[in-house]
Amino acid sequence: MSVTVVLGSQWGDEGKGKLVDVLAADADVCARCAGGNNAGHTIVVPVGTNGEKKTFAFHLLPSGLIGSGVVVHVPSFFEELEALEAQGLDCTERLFISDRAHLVFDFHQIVDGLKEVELGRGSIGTTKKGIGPAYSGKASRSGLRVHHLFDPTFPDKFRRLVEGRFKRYGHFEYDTEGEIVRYKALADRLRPYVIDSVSYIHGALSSGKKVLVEGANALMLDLDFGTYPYVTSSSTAIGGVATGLGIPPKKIGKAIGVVKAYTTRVGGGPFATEQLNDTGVYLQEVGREWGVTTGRRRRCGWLDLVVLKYSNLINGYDSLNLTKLDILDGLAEIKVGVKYLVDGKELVGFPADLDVLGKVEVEYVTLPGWNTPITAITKYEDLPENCRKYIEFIEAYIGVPIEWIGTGPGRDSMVIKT
Ligand code: 2SA
Ligand code: GDP
Ligand code: MG
Repeated sequence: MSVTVVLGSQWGDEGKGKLVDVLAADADVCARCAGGNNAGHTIVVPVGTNGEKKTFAFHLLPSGLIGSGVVVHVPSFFEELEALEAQGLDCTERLFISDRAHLVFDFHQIVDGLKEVELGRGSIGTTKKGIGPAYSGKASRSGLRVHHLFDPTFPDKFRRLVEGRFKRYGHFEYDTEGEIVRYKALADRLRPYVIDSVSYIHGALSSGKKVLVEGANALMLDLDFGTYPYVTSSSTAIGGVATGLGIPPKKIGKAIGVVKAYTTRVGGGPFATEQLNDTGVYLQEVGREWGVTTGRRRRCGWLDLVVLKYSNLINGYDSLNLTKLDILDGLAEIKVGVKYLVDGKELVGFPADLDVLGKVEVEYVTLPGWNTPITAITKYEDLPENCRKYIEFIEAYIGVPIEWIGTGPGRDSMVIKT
């Protein structure tokens, strides 16, 4: 089957971008199905032969196809494109946007900020990229899509939308007429990228092309199955592939879960294995855990296999990519969360109710560390024994093979386990 899907299995930033970069060499079409420029991926690529490396930061890009389920902030799209072009990456004629994708405007971003202020101490900790307000507009059937940019009624529809936000949030500073003028020019620039993505992707599939779908964010941030309301506003689980690209589920041949060897989360919300201690600081510093989009520090903790098991139930991974294992190199002991207990009783499944989640006591298994740098190792058998034991413990617990092991940020730091 010709569709391969890469999905985040935890709270995001597992290193999906790196795996997609590795797999893209063998794909004809790379597609994104959900989210917007809230996502962030860092890719480190060797250049030349003297060990020099180049780092690229992506937000909405690098997919070949931005699918219907994605929300697009057009000015950011061009900014990102220009930044990549300045780094020598030419995306001309290989980047397309679905005409059905919804638009994110600056007023959505302003409203995102206002909503967070309204929530006060209970704020979600969003990226303030307007993601929630844009998806709300889509669900309430008042949103504007990419094809509307080319419609003569766009200015009226846009004015009506902004008026609605003024009614709800009071009058905030916003140059509605200036935006209409700006979007007329942006529409002309965008036109060459806009396609009917359904025809495009099905044309590719029927001619035997390989499609690689790059998940954004992760299962625990999914609107339905994540730690609601501390989630993003899109379907980041496997269902989002079908709804965001118009691909029947039976066309998905392989689902790969990307799992960080420990856990991180950005923004508010429950995090049972969080370590607000020296271990947390170690993971944050050694793992360089800060956001690609907003620069925020990521909260850190031990690997949570209860989360991973739940994530696998929903996404049905065929194999896993364990990433950032090298970050654990310097630890004498490594803990792994294996059970959630409430009042001494094990919970079945992952709780929907955040009050229950708040009461959870995590049962850990402690495994010995390996105290050896692993980044230069290229063969599975050459990894230290305790390192292999850590990998095999996760595999056995989840019942899914670990196919790739990330041992460093570079494209070449990836051990394949056969
Ligand atoms: P939003 O902006 O409405 O999607 O935020 C809702 C929640 O989803 C979380 N979220 C993320 N978590 C991790 N990484 C994300 N992307 C960037 C990155 C984050 C950054 O890759 O580094 O740069 O800060 C991302 N995007 C959304 C968010 O923290 C909220 O909890
Ligand atoms: P994504 O959102 O899932 O694509 O992940 P991000 O790019 O936001 O965050 C992952 C970070 O970890 C990036 O800075 C990557 O360069 C880095 N990274 C990915 N895999 C590895 C790995 O195996 N080891 C190390 N040390 N860094 C990695
Ligand atoms: Mg990221």
